[in-house]
Amino acid sequence: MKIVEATLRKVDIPLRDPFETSFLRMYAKKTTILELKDEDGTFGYGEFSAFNLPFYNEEFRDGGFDLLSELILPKIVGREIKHPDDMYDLIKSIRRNNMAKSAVNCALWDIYSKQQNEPLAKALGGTKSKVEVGVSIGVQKSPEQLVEVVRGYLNDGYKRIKCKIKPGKDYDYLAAVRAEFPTVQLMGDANSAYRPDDFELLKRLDPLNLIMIEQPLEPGDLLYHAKLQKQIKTPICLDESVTSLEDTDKMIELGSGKIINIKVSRVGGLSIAKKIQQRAMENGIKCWCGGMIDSGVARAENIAIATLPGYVLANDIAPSIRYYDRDIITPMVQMNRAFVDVPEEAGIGFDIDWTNMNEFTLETKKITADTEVTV
Ligand code: OSB
Ligand code: MG
Repeated sequence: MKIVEATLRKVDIPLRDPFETSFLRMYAKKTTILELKDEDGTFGYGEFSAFNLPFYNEEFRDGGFDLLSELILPKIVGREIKHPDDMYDLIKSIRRNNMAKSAVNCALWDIYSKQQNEPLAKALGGTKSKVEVGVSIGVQKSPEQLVEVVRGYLNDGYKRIKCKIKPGKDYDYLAAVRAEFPTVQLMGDANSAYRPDDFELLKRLDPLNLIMIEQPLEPGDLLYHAKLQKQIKTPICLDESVTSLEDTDKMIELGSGKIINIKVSRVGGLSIAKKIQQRAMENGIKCWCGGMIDSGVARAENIAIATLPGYVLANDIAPSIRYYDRDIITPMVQMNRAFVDVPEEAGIGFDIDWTNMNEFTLETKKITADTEVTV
């Protein structure tokens, strides 16, 4: 592949309902879409999934947009890249910023698989024709309200229910759902809202038979996650804490959890997600694919990676309509019982809906081989 042009678009996609995590309430997915064009005219798409503010991790939209346009993309455009895995060498001087790197890696995989005339899932080594999905539910006003929201999603066909929790909105909320739905696959996601002082509180969740608790402690705290896992029976799933293959190895060695929510963006792209699920599988760690309230572009890439054999649990890849009335891909992602079908077309397998994309775009920037690296 030789990329001749890159286009970045800041895109605000309105959410049907606000989504509340332990750190913020969101009304729109304020995202960034990257388009790469190869010298043969093939287009590939990737998404820079960071939010507009650095709450989930250190990345945020304006920072990543500048980093991509001023530093990363000028090092990619105009270079011969044989395989998407090879791009990391070209930008190895840039620390972390995995979500920015992931946008480039995903767009390269899209082009690469289109050139091989294969669905992205197949190019990645995937083996499934459909992937299981669950729903992630934001913090609600009361336990009773959460129970009604859960009932609605169960009626829609979801089988795995994830509820956002935070101190003060945890045990009562999950216990109310468990009392109403005794056998549903239920889990809580804390987005790092607890501290080692809160162990007693987290131990109280054990009798609720949660399938896992996601990221209870701070991202860097693999040590206390290991201590906590020894004291609770609920499996710990790491999200924010695992940003690389090296983190995966440390988690395994320390015993910091039993499950990984692999977000393609958080780990720096499909190439790295693929390695992490392999390493996890070899070590008895179960994986599933997480989401960032992604637009259809990242959602399509999530569907593809979740076809790999290490992804053995329901994924946060709900259909487009769970989030948006209008997505920027066509067709929108659809649910088929508790699954999403894997497209059979080459590449990500969806087309851009240019009407919606153009309407939702706030700003566009093009990078060509003549664009100078200014820093
Ligand atoms: O931790 O998984 C998370 C949404 C925003 C920020 C962090 C997270 C989430 C989700 C939503 O849980 C997952 C989805 O895209 O459905
Ligand atoms: Mg999470």
